[in-house]
Amino acid sequence: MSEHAGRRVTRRRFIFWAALAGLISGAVFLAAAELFALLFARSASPILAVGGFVIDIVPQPFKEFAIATFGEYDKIALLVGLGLAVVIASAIGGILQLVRPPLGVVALVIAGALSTAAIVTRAGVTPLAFLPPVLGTIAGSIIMVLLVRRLSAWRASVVTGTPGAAPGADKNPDAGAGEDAEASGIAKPIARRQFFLLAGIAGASAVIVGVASRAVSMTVASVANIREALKLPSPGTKVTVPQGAELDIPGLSTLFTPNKDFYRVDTALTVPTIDPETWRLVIDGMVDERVELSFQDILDMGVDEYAITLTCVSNEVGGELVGNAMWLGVPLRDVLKKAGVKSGADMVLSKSVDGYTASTPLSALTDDGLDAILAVGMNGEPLPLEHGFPVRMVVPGLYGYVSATKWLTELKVTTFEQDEAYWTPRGYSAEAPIKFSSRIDTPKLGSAVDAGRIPIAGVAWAQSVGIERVEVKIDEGDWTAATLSTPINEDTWVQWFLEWDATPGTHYVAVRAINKNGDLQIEERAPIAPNGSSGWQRSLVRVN
Ligand SMILES: Nc1nc2c(c(=O)[nH]1)N[C@H]1C(S)=C(S)[C@@H](COP(=O)(O)O)O[C@H]1N2
Ligand SMILES: [Mo]
Repeated sequence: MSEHAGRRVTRRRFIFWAALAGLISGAVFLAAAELFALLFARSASPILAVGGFVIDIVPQPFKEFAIATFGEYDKIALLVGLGLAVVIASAIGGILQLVRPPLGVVALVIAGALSTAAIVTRAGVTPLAFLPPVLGTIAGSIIMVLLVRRLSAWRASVVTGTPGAAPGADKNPDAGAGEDAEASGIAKPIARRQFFLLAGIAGASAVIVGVASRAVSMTVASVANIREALKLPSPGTKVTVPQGAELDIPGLSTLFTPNKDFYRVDTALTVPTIDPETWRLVIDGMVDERVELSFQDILDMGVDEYAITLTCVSNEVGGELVGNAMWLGVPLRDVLKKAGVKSGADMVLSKSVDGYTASTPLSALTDDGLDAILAVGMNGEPLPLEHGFPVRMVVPGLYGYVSATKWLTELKVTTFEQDEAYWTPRGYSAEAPIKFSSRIDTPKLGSAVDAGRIPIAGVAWAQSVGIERVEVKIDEGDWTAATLSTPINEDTWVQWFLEWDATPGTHYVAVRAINKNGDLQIEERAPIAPNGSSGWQRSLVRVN
């Protein structure tokens, strides 16, 4: 082989590897974008957004041609076409980066900017939708720079025998021609290995992460559609919301917390997606008979409405981790009856599909006077995916972490001695009744208001007991009884308000509640661990 021919072969081979480097960078770009789309903004998949964009801009005759040619496969044909375009473009990008750096990265950034534009201009995007394509572009660019740098080092070592030799070195006329001439050096194998190592890791990760992220996104979308189409039966008995249950005061929490505003607390990194068709609830442990129930079995029991206020143990005094909802569900005591609870049991360990567990005292679930339920609906719709779709527990009077298991899959009847729930070895009590409390919603903490007659208003809750009285104290004045809204029941919060003649200056407003047992809300401050915060809220208000 002539020196010239050898050099040409070598060059052609490096062009090929540069194209591969480009392909891998493109794959990393798409995979990273898919992963971040899954985490931050489901609708922000670059390929799908660009596909949608193409559909939108393609002229009608071309669309008709596509439908005539590909029939019902026109969308697939479009995606395949797009995929081919991505393959060709990223191969060219890799080659550009090798022969005219940094043109490859420039091309990739342009492609990233275009797909970002396609994403953020689509209807119904979330504010974070720009993140996936931008982060994808960054990841793809980094991989392209690193891969092509290693490739250059390898090429340089082939020509000069030194890894990472100066770019001009391959023009050295004394250098060997082609790879064979340098087979004795060790620089070349190292440079080559480094290139293939990174190419292998990046390529394989891109494929795994990309395919897995897209697959999860698609299941989420399909379960979201199933939920959307689901029609829950109407309740057998409805909750009557009495006249005067809801006060009309600006800044005061609404009586029912809309689902989109309802606080969310869980350990799930991604929201579990469960098809109600395949969902099963297993009741086992200390029972007469292990029972398995389908979603339809639950509905067939006949669902009723329950108004219950949920509270998180992590709610600080004055905090937002509390919300009220109208649940649709069935009593847990009836569900447990189907399996038959054996004597000696004192706890039910509820399990979620994601492995989360909660320990609830058996009596809280079986007492006739308590409405502990399996919920399938929340505020007039199926449970939102984040709130436990298709079935969760709701138990009045107990903090969520010991009772309100979402994405429920098993009820194990057991004892506190035998079993331990998720939070128990993590610094929280095995049993945790809600410490009843009261909160000031308006005026907002640290806010400024105009002098004059204004309402001080908020909410107070003492689930399963009920609120008897709420008292407000301004500066060093006396505790004054606030006016309460008409309670729906003992399991929901009540609203309260007090008219106040606000005078200019700074004032302290404090609140405390008394429950229907006549107990005064705990004054002493306690942190959230191990069993919930306590203390009276006292906030500073500036009056102008
Ligand atoms: N599967 C599962 N269920 C869970 C949790 C969890 O981490 N995983 N957190 C619990 C806690 S601590 C609370 S306060 C409530 C919150 O319910 P929400 O997110 O619907 O408001 O869910 C409970 N159920
Ligand atoms: Mo919680």
